[in-house]
Amino acid sequence: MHPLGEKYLRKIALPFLWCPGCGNGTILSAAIRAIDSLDIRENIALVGGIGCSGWIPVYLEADTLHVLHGRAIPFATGLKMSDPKRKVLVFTGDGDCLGIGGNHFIHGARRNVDITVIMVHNQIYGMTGGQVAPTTPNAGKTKTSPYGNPEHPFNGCELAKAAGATYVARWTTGHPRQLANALAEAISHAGFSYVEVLTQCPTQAGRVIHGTADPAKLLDTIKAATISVKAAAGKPEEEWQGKLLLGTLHHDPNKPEFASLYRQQVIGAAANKGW
Ligand SMILES: Cc1ncc(C[n+]2csc(CCOP(=O)(O)OP(=O)(O)O)c2C)c(N)n1
Ligand code: SF4
Ligand SMILES: [Mg+2]
Repeated sequence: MHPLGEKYLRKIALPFLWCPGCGNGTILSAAIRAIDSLDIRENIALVGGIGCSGWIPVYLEADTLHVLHGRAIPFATGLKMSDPKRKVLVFTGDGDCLGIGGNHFIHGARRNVDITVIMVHNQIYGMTGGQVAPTTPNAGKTKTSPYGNPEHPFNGCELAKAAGATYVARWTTGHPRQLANALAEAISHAGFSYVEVLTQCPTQAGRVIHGTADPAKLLDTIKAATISVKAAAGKPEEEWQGKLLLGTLHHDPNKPEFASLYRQQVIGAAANKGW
């Protein structure tokens, strides 16, 4: 086993429940690299939602919560409020975060609570058998949109930024080093950070939307639908319209953070009362 796997994997939970070729292992590995580079293992708490992606923290030997579908952000918020020195990381799927948990997502971002949300964008509800998700492309065929998805997908990064998130980045599982660096940056940022990861789900999204379960082909498809912010900056917008931007898309270090602001209020109120 790789030394980082030896150091960080929760051996008792192995083997992974994921299908062969699933991107969740790459995301776990990037998270481990980020945590190791910051040397914060003793100071983290991991929160997983429900879905294949919600299992990522189960495999990492650290303080972990595996919580109700769509409720990872409120659990993480409560944790941060009660233990503000912790670095709190949320692993959530596109259904978990933007579907059932959409309301919690926008309010977490609005409050600018200091948590890092890692949103696993696999275009589908993987764990439950391939239902349409809020990120399924328009016209994409799924088990619940057999004639093509009549809806339009959310752009999670635009939504996060508009709702008030202060660090927003997007990468793919085809960019493991950039992803690990973005996760380290997001964890170091004091505020609501959102890292979206475009990833392959060979078993559901692959077979039903893209007609292939080959992870390499799926990664090529994902990459072809993206462009880096740097590359886009040098081109007229018509040339890259419709593609998803990769890189750091937003960073505002100045907006006050919720947990520390709230704590200051409590201390101020207590002092006023002479407590
Ligand atoms: C309240 C509630 N509703 C529905 C479910 C069933 N359910 C479990 S996982 C899931 C979808 C997960 O999709 P996503 O969040 O995209 O995660 P993925 O499996 O794709 O990583 C659903 C609907 C549930 N567990 N709890
Ligand atoms: S169903 Fe998709 S997301 Fe879930 S483990 Fe299998 S490949 Fe991964
Ligand atoms: Mg999903």
